[in-house]
Amino acid sequence: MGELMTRDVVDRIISTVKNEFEKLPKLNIMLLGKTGVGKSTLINSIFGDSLVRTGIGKPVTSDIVRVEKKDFPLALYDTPGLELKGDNAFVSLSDQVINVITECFTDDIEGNEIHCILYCVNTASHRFEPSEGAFLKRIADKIKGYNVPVIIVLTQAFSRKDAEELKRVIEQENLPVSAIIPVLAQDYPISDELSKRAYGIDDLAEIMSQILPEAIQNTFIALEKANLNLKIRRARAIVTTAATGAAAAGAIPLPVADAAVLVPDQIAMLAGITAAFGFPVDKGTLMTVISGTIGSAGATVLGRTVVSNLLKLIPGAGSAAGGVISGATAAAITFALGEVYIQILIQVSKGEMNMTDLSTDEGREKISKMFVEAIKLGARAAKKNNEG
Ligand SMILES: Nc1nc2c(ncn2[C@@H]2O[C@H](COP(=O)(O)OP(=O)(O)OP(=O)(O)O)[C@@H](O)[C@H]2O)c(=O)[nH]1
Ligand SMILES: [Mg+2]
Repeated sequence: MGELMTRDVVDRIISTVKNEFEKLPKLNIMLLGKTGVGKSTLINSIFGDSLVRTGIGKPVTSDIVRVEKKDFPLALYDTPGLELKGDNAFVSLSDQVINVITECFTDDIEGNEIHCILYCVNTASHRFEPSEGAFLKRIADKIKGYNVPVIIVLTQAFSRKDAEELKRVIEQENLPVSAIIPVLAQDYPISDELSKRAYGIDDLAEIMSQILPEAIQNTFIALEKANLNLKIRRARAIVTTAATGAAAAGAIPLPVADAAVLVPDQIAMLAGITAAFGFPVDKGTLMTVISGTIGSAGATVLGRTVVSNLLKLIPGAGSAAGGVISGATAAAITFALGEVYIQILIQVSKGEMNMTDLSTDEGREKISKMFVEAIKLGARAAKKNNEG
């Protein structure tokens, strides 16, 4: 029976996550820079390697191609194979960029707007030409009204020293850009045994998440694969909101021993966290993770842990009379549920925990301990909220 109920919860979470994904507005990014600087490599390392390889490109202007993939809320305006030699090439490209951006802001089709421009410069070239600065200034001047942030990405920055130097040179030009970020998107082999480890993609993702409009941040956080902290932060914000809501909603039924008693707000919370982690909405995997978190087969870890520890962990929880618990207790339990789920997703994302670990006795024991700790934390937070 418990098994079935867990499955029912998983089904509800999956359909909620699917809905969330379908609701996500499309993120539109423009990618500029000379051929071979590493634009495709950069995008692959931010969003996973499938987009550039499997996406379908449609020419928008002579040099700009829009790449999209089915059921993936990202449109990439790419400029592949551009030699960009001399001033004329830059003027021609800037005209195209200005046209495309102006059109997407004025065509009345909602969600077409370009959200940010990544301008890539190869660090190893040691050069930032005057025509590149003029190009960025011209674009910025013509699209001022649309507030499209520009980030200069110093690609293939195997030498941090070179990157810092190039960054200083570009900074002196006082360009209208939000940031200049050195990145090595992929490990760079130095010899047979040695390679320079990739770096900087997480910083780039952090900056992007800060400059993107609020409405598009959930999309970016769900899609990006470069910075786990962004996902964790978003997921914790979802948990805080849900716990506050649970406290405000007041009494909820005591989760006696079954996942089936998860209230809709808790299901929505788990779905929101799943979406932030961009977890593959693969039923088998999700089933394992969720049953690992809330338990299965009629004896949920959450239920048992809560019941056996409630009085010890949450002073005043003795008022759980008549199968109903107080708002503060509900908040602590909701907090613990979300926090443990986040911790499991973190460990799975980092490869520190795998699917089989979740269903062993040892795994269950570990999760049970995580719940105890999380409930204590949640109770403390709820108490603080009450006092403050
Ligand atoms: N090791 C390493 N190689 C890189 C990196 N970035 C780019 N490369 C290599 O540089 C070459 C060109 O990279 P791409 O990402 O295809 O460059 P692009 O800007 O998309 O080129 P076009 O699409 O032709 O305009 C490839 O062989 C990449 O493997 C990096 O961060 N590390
Ligand atoms: Mg490319």
